[in-house]
Amino acid sequence: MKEFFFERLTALQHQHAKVVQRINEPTAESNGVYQRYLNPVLTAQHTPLFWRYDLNPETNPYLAERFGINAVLNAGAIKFNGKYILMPRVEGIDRKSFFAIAESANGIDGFTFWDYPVVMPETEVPDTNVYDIRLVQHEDGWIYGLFCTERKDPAAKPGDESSAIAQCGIARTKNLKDWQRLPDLVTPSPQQRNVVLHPEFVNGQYAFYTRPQDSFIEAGKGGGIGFGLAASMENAVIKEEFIVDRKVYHTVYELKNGQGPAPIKTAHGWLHLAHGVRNTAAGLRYTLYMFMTDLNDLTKVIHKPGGYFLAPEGMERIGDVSNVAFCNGWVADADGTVFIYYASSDTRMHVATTTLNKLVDYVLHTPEDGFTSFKQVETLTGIIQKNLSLLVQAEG
Ligand code: M1P
Repeated sequence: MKEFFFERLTALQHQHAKVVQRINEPTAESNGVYQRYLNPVLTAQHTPLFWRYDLNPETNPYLAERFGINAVLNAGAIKFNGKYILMPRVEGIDRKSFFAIAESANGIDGFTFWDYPVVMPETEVPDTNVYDIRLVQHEDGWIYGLFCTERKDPAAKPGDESSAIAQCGIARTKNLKDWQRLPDLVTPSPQQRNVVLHPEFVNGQYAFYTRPQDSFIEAGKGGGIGFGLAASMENAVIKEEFIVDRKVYHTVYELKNGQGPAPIKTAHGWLHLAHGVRNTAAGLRYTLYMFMTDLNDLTKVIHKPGGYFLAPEGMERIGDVSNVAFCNGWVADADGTVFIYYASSDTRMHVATTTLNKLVDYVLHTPEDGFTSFKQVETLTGIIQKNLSLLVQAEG
């Protein structure tokens, strides 16, 4: 029996090492804005074997999995001590999720989980589930993690075991290991998800991107990416939310939208990556889109390309919640390289690489959404006319 155990253990270790050590290669094609890679950077198979198995042959003679991991998705990201750090939502087969840290030397492969998951302290009202953390190095010196905390709706009728309240949990750390939990964010909205801290003070206050919503799933009459200020993080209260980027009929953000990671500062403005959700006969479709806000007025959108920036492709389209691209983490290196970490279909994590220059070029020069088919044809005609006159000049 022991022979069987150790043979199986060797096979599992071999398979795990193959997944973690797999070199990632760029895909053959690129749209000129960013480069996708062939393999996901983090999956359930990346989680350590010593999380999933009891490795004692006496107590687990069949070497059976004892703690199943369903998915690794929606990771916050940060560069810390020279390493690319991902802090994903690790979802167990029991549906609850927790945070864990994985690091890589180059940001595109070799992501390895730290031995222990993150112990996220609770508030007085325990979270049932925590997920989708945004990591931000704030100019006050702390690294903040803002995440969704989900609890059963206390007003749910007897028998209703699915109504929930989502709010923004807040924690901070200096080393990504020891986390100090702060009270949840208070806003005028009954529910919040996709709340992100702006990295700089604004008028001496902490600035937040919010996503007011009427119910757990539906943004409802609210929605849009909001913005609000709070005087402190120890007791963060936003009294007023301004909508920066609204939902719009017949766009990729018609149903709801949400800020992705914290925006990146450029000479032209703050670069934002967000997700937009539209309805289809096959269910909701989540894609990523970009916009830029004014350096002096964070509530003012100054550039916004039409349509999506990145949509799930190929195998990315399939998973626990299919047809979803979601991003809550990116890293901008000092040399201008940007690593965009996105999850596909609520199942696994990928990377796309680009540069700040390319992203700024994309946001500044991609045509805006005209919101009608007529305007769309007008835009396309303009592009064709310019290109054809260039071709005629080249021929002549
Ligand atoms: O299933 C897709 C996403 O749905 C939610 O995002 P949003 O609040 O914008 O609809 C979240 O549960 C997110 O984790 C998930 O990826």
